Amino acid sequence: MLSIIVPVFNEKDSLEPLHEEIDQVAAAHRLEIEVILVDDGSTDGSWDAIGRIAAKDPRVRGLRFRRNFGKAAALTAGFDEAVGEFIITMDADLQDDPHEIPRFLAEIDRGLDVVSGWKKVRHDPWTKVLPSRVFNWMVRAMTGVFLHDHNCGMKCYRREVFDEVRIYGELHRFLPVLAAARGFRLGELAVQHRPRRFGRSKYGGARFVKGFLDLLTVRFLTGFGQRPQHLLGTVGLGAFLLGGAGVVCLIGYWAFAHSTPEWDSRRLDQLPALLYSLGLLLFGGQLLSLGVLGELIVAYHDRAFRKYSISERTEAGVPVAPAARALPTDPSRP
Ligand SMILES: Nc1nc2c(ncn2[C@@H]2O[C@H](COP(=O)(O)OP(=O)(O)O)[C@@H](O)[C@H]2O)c(=O)[nH]1
Ligand SMILES: [Mg+2]
Repeated sequence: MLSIIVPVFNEKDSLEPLHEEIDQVAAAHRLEIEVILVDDGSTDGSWDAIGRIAAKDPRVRGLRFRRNFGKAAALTAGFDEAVGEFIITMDADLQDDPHEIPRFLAEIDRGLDVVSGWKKVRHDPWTKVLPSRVFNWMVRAMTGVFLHDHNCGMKCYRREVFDEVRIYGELHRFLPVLAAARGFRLGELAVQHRPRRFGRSKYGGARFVKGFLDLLTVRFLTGFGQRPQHLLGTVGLGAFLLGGAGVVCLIGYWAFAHSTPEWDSRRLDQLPALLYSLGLLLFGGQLLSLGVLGELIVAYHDRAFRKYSISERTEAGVPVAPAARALPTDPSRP
């Protein structure tokens, strides 16, 4: 079974056409699918549209967040909910073409674990395309993961990937990087990209800054995430040793030179060396202890902690609040 996960944030007009297209593709290729629409605090009536779709198609399920938690949280909720062996994520705004779905599955069939879309010909204003180019170049340079288009919303995964790779914040762009760091096999597929028909783009310039900070995080997580002390400790130890050497030199100077006529304990030109040495000692000690704290957090971190909160869901097409649900009877679906 294929699970199609669509994060939705104020896309009410796109949802029904999107569902129709997905339905056609599934019928034409005899795909067994489920569609999970995650409404991330939309204020434009997207949830009503999801309700209408779920009511007429039992393969569609809707989840509604209490407020906007971000795209990564919406995708994570979808991953948690999905039961398919394969998972496709795609944008809700009709810019991703559902007709690409069979091609993604064909790539996965070749033995890949993650297939990332590449909007080779983009239909977006240059103010989006140019920062995106720079961003992709930086990601390639810093992570060594060669994808043309890390930002593409359309990607396909084997479900095993999500047993191990968890995302939060806005790290959804880096799912392939995080998966590759764990040894999953990665591929890329050039896809059709279409201009936006309804609604507005949700992302502006702030995405670039956030994306860069997230890139640093990912670089750290994939490089040192399990061993923060390796990064902090290396710098800390260097500073500590340098500072220590400085203090030893000053002590030696004091011990052997203070009886000579040039030595005057009231002269202040010895002072900067002392300050630098002490500064380095303290800085190095701080970094080392931060590294120890970092290691503690990694060691005791609870990975199961939920990063979102669901207020409603559709059950057999009918929106219900989770509290109103009957207690689960099937032990495999807690
Ligand atoms: N869940 C969720 N989805 C979002 C959010 N912001 C954007 N999206 C979805 O991400 C997809 C791409 O967003 P879009 O604004 O088209 O970005 P662009 O294609 O880069 O201009 C769309 O399906 C949006 O509904 C958000 O805060 N939460
Ligand atoms: Mg878009």
